[in-house]
Amino acid sequence: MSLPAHARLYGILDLGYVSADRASGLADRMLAGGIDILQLRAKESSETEILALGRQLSPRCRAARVPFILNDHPHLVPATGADGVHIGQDDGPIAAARALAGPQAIVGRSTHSLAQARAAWAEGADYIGFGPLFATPTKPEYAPIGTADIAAVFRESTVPVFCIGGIKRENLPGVVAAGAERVVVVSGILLAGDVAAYVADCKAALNG
Ligand code: TZP
Ligand code: MG
Repeated sequence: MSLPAHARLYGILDLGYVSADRASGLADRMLAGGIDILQLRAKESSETEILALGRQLSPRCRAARVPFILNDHPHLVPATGADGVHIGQDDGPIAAARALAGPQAIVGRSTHSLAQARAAWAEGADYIGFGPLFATPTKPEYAPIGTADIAAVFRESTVPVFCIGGIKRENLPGVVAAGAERVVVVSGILLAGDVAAYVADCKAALNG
């Protein structure tokens, strides 16, 4: 499945917040709320665990016609049935990830500055993450980059841009006002009391 042009809200099932046994249930709530893309991010898990979880999640996403992305592990994309892979600045060339993930796979890249964003789309990334906009416990080692470059990155980019980092339902209107058309929300969604309603509210803020 390719990245739908209408995709605006990207959710990440980060096992730093959610135990593996809750992942499928939470994915179902995110899909029910209308999440547009779903990623599995399991930094501490073994490949065996990621394979098992990926195989649970990919048919759910497929049924909802939502792309399912693995964080890291491009070689596990075919075996999990994922639609693509997300890699960071230190994870090697886009082409190398694509060679492992398969010719149809979506390959996304994290970027932390306008210069890195320009390099990623020039290199052939199918989409980019751009952030962290704000300080976030989900990625504590990264300095926030703020909102000043959002308008420029959305204006210039040749691929979809997803702003990320510290974005919540509460501050989403401000992020949209700064020029963001697409965002990733991680802890806000995963820690919500009503995950489906939270996702639906974020979608409304992005589409409104
Ligand atoms: N990359 C940049 S910030 C971030 C990642 C994975 C974490 C975003 O998480 P949250 O909880 O939405 O701030
Ligand atoms: Mg990585």
